[in-house]
Amino acid sequence: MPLLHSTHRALLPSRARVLLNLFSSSPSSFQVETMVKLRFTASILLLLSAIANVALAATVKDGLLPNGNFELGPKKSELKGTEVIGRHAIPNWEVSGFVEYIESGHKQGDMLLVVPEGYYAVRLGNEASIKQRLNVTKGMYYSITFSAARTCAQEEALNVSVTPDSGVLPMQTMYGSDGWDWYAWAFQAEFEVVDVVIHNPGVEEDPACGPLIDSVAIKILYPPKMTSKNLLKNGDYEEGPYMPNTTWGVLIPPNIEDDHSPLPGWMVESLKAVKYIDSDHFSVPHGKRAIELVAGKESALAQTVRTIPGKQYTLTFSVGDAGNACIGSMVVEAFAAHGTAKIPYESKGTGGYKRAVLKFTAEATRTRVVFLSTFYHTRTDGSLCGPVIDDVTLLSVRSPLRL
Ligand SMILES: [Ca+2]
Ligand SMILES: [Ca+2]
Repeated sequence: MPLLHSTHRALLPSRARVLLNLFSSSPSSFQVETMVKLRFTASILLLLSAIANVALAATVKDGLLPNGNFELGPKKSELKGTEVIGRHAIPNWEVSGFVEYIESGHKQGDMLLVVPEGYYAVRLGNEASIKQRLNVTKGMYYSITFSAARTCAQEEALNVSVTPDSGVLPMQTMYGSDGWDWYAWAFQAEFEVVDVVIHNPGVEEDPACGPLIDSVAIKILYPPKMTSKNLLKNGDYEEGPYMPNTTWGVLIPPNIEDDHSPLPGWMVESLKAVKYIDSDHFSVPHGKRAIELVAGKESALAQTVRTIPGKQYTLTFSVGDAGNACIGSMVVEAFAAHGTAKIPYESKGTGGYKRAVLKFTAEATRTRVVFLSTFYHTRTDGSLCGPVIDDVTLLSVRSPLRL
């Protein structure tokens, strides 16, 4: 059904306008009658298309967006080579600018383009964007997850927006080994109907240079609260973005400029991302989700908590490895107030963890808790990896509810 709606919306009103234009010079009475009929038909079609527009914005469910994997493509007549002709040519999506519909195995020079999910993906050229309208719940938090790959050597960035929020996801660093990385971003819905837009702001010499996009998914985020058992929110990292069925996890990019984190409670600081991993594909110390610190000192995971100056606190956490063949001598550094802890961990790359503690005295009414990896680590295939942290608990030392 969405395919039909989209086609109607894209083609019929404009086709009716073209027909009307045929009669635009010195019309006979027959032609005037036809024009009136056509105009009537055109308005009915516009009305239908308005209804179709509403129907298109289906209420979102956790998981892939409608045609979020781009497996439904344009008709042959709506493609010029790989270039998508017509704003509504890709079912459920609206495109603008130089957007290409790429089939897996497509050759570009001597490079073979591979698609991470299914057989098709889109490529956003300079200033190109894809957009999908969604029915959401005003006030709720959502995360958007998608996969992206660079296709040229130039630095690339992607702009993700849901009015009035927007964020730039830098893509200079390739984290995985096959070129594809999954990224997460988050927004708070300020309207009942929103447009999710992924835009390539780049201006490259070659208009075909631009990132490939696939597997666009959404998930409602329930902002966790501080509890009597933990002064940190989401200390176990169980609340986070949609996790695709991939062995690569999802990158949580630095979100210095954004208000909303796809990893509720936590901020990724510095320049690079941390990776969100799940127990279906990785070794996770506790629960189903954890964080792999994949970018050494270039990325830090932080949370600010309310504290009482002069009071002593205990930060307890797990340090381990994801069981993903990331081997080496690792160190996780934890900071809070003037307290620091360096936790060494020997990773055989087969999974495992140990518990660690940082005791500190609060100096202010707010204390920033920060984790980072001292070293960079890579797997033999070249992908970035590192130590895992999970199950982080912060308690004041004299708390009666201390476990
Ligand atoms: Ca696909
Ligand atoms: Ca966990």
